[in-house]
Amino acid sequence: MEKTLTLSLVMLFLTLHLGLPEVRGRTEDPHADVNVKKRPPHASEAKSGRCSYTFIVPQQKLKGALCVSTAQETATANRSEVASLRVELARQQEHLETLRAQLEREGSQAMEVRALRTESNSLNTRITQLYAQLLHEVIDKKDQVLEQKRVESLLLNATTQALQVSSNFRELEKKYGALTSMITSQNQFIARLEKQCQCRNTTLASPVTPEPERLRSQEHHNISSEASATSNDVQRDQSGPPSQEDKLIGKATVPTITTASTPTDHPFISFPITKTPGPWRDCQHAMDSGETISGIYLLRPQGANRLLQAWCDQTRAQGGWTVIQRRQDGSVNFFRTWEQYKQGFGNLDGEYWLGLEHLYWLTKQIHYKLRVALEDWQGRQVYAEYDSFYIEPESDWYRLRLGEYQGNAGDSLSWHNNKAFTTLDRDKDGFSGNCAHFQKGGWWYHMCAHSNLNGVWYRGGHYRSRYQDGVYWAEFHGGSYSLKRVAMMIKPA
Ligand SMILES: [Ca+2]
Repeated sequence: MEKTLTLSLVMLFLTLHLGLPEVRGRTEDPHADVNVKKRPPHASEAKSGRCSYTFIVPQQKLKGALCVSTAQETATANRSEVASLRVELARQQEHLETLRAQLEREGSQAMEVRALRTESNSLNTRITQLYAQLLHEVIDKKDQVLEQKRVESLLLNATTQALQVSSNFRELEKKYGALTSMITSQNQFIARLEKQCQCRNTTLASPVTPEPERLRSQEHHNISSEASATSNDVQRDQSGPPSQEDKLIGKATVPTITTASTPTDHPFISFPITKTPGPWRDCQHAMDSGETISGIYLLRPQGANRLLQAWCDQTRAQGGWTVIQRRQDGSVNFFRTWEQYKQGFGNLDGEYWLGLEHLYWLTKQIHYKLRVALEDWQGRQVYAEYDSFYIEPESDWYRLRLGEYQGNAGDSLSWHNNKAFTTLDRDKDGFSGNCAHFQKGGWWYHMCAHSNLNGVWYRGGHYRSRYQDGVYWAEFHGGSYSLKRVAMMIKPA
């Protein structure tokens, strides 16, 4: 548009300067609607032969009509006007350019604003989401705090209980310590009395010789009776009155002592005292040598530099059985220390334990089998036999090695196979505590026992006790039935 306008002005200028007689009022641009009107000439103009034109141009942005005077002054004025117009045009163009640049700037700014607005919207959405999330988390946290408080309270309760249990445990431990020390002092007292008894017997009897004549019976001194009674009180079943049988008890010695005991007439095993040569390797050896009467025999296991005495059962199951343990009346306390289980204790003609060390040397000689004879309170007798039996040395805690079972009592010992021996003062069992404390006797405890022939001898069979501590064989009447008579014996297989 501006170009067209410029062109028109230039043409006008040229026309004026070149003195063209006429300018046709049409331009190339149809939009440039320029009307040129011919004015009738003046009389003076007609005289001088000159003509004048008035151009009327459409109103442009530039205000005012463009008048062209044919006069020289007018032409000069027009030129200056054109010049000013040009300046104005340039200014307008410049302004236009500025505006355009501004527009462009503003356009980009508008774009930026739009982008920012979009971003702001998305940020708002995100903030809303985050706020919702925060709210949720706050609620969760409140729940967690409540849960934590609950757990803390539980923990506090548990801690209080644990403290209480711990305090109870300490008290029990103290009581246990006191009881243990009492038992130890009692055992020491018993040992002292036994020693006094030995001295007394030695002075009363003729000098001891290693000959079999030592096996003759001797009357026991009051001290011996007293010692026995003391030891028996610890474990004797108090559930019933003492029988006549019990009153006869209390006149025996530990098996390794060279003095023999007065036999008592007993229905389970007859007690004749033998006067035999010896010592024998074991009861089978004595049997083979013609000693067919059951009684106390002097033995010396091969390879062992020690003499010992044992009860030989020469009648049961073809005879030749060396009795290593016997219970029959509760006259002997079996709740003993390691050393006592090692050396043996009790009365050879009554209840006794041969001693682990003797057992080790005996079973080391040749291949032995074990027979366990059991009798209940109704007089029913059963047995369990193991075709192989020996124990390891003390360095391996007299570990039990047992063969195959056969018999009619049921197998309640195989579970204890390969287990170390445990006593009150030496815990070698697989249980976290000491089985001997609960079962009140030494045994090859597992965790703890299917059989415990060294437990407490309870009268009458079924017994009431806090622990399963009777003389029991689980396969025969269960663990809460204390058997009347039991005996363990060995013989070469
Ligand atoms: Ca243990």
